[in-house]
Amino acid sequence: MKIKQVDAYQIYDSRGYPTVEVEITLENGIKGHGLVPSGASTGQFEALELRDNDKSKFRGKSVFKALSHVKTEIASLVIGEWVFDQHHIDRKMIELDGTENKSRLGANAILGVSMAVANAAANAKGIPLYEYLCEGKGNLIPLNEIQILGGGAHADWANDIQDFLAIAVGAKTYEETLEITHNLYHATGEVLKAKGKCVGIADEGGWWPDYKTNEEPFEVFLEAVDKAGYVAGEDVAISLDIAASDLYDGTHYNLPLDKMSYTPDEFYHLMKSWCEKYPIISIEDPFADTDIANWKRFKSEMGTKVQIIGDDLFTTNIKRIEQGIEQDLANSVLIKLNQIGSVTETIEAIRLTQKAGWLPVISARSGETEDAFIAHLAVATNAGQLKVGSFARSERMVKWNEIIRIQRQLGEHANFIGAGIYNKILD
Ligand code: 2PG
Ligand code: MG
Repeated sequence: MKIKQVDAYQIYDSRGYPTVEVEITLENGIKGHGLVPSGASTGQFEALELRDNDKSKFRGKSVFKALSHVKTEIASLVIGEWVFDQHHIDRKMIELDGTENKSRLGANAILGVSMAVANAAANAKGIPLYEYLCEGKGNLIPLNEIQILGGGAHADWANDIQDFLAIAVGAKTYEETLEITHNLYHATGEVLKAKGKCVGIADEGGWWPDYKTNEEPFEVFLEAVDKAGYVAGEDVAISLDIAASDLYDGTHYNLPLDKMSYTPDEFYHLMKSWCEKYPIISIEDPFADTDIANWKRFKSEMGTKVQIIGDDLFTTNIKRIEQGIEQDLANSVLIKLNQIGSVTETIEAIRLTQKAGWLPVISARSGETEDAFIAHLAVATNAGQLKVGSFARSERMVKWNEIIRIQRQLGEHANFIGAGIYNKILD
């Protein structure tokens, strides 16, 4: 069960941008693959995605340098290693890179290998990935957070708020969450079309609307919930990703759609008023990753009423999560494999979050592949929540569908507690 070969080649993500795929082959011929996703609204503290930045190749987006690092330095490091030594292999790659943010070899190079090693190991044991990761202790079917309306960097700033998501808080089963989301997603499309406000679909499959104000999406969402035959707040609640680092210029939060510029204090009150006015169960990055005072204040005033998720604030980085726990900045952490760049560190970040009594939300990126690794990761770690973008496009559906398969495989051991997960943090 030793690693015999490491290969890497360029594939293309859901935006058609080049990305890394790694293929690991074991001595017995068994293989494992690692397909690396890519963000658009990336946080400044993320591990570095190495791109060639050569305008003559794929408009600067090719990843040939990262591929070459996999095939040379990383391959000679990991060939001969025992495939089940994930921790050891990841640590060796981190050491070989030698930088804080994996900028020498590229987080996309290291993560591709790390994911391929995990997949090869599961294949070698002949068990599904969720069962291999975390020694088969995972059985919690995640509650899904599904994007209905896109915005921000994912829809060319059609509106200033990046993600308008639905959480089927009333669902008793995973299937029911999908049914509610299906009905709501299509009802929203009909509401938008009837108003002449639908432009198309955004990067993650949510509707790409044409709005005049940032409160319009709330009205559309609530109208669609009604049209779909549900009660807002009971059957389905709103979840927002403000991605506020993209709105903050160092002194003000700018919402061009509303022709408004807010001081941090004013923006604090806007975020709070939205949470009080609308049935919002979860809010991600309500403030910029540098606006620590607002995070602290929001947690102390709103921390038992809404899930407060740090994405750009923490970037799945253990040190940043530790600091956030110490300073009590949030009650939830968005977990993205490629923000930190290895499977081992990602699982450590999840464990640290859970140990603090906070909730991890396993998340895809806006640039995704046809891979379902994160569905397995969510179940393996009993994270309880999964955010994958919308209920359309196969790079999204592959993750939602994989949970259906995992649940079937788990059979009577599968556990779905739905919105019960929030009992850990909310009143
Ligand atoms: C986010 C993600 C997914 P991106 O901000 O949470 O919505 O977007 O991958 O572009 O960072
Ligand atoms: Mg985010």
